[in-house]
Amino acid sequence: MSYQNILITKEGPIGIAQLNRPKVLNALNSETMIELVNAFEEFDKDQSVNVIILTGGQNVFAAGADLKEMAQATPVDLVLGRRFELWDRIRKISKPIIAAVSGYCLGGGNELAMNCDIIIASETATFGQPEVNVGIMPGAGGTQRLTRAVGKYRSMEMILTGKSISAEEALRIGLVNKIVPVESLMDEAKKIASEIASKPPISVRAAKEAIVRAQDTTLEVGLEFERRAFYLLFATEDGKEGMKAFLEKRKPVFKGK
Ligand code: DAK
Repeated sequence: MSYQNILITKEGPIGIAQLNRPKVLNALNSETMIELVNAFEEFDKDQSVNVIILTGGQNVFAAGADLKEMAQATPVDLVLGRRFELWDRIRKISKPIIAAVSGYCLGGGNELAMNCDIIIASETATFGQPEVNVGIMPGAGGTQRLTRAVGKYRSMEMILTGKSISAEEALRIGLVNKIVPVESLMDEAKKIASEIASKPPISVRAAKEAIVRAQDTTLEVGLEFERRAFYLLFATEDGKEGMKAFLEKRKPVFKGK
């Protein structure tokens, strides 16, 4: 598939998608979102890919939804445009997605990063939900995911003032996993991706699914879901191999089966 607004590369088991509209700070127009979701789904189907990295490059992650496109939109356009479905499709990607964030990560950009599973920030990254500044509010999960990530009070402050926070502050409140120098951002993301990619993919997939569930269900339902996923792993060859290798004091050889 060919893409106009994103760059796609593959490095071994890592699929990398880079937002590529630098002139408009990677503003997320519909075309970009469609391409991104298609690329994610391609990676999800590709058996040679185990982990996905999403980045915008060193200068900017994304400055939000494309305001040029949104300025004229009516509620009917939003309903008929089915843009929310694209975001739901990202939620259904079964492989882990690591966001490598540098520069502005605002509005829909921050919502996109929060749709990922791990967020690595560069020292220059700034995070914010500035939608109130332009007379709207977060609409792609910001009020829900930010609140789950950092709690009610910090979420209220960020969303109601529209002010951005530094990478340092984002780390302190639990919005990102770690901060690295700009020039090491992709290396660090790839290091974590490679580590995850070396694990049995069915375990990783099941664990991701269970953690995502933890965010949107009750403890009881989540525990039940975890238990069933856990049972399933006892039917995998990798599950048997992993435990056997431990007992035989050798390195496991996982086959993804
Ligand atoms: N949309 C379109 N163009 C943008 C943009 C954006 N969000 N952000 C920046 N640009 C463009 C600028 O217009 C400018 O283009 P030219 O004028 O050169 O043609 C170029 O990028 C460079 O921007 P600046 O000249 O403004 O650069 P500065 O360094 O001075 O300022 C800034 C950087 C990030 C502080 C500033 O650009 C800024 O405030 N940008 C807007 C940030 C913002 O308000 N973002 C939130 C947008 S609302 C939905 C899903 C998601 C959403 C909604 C619905 N559905 C599923 C339906 C999300 C909504 C949002 O994100």
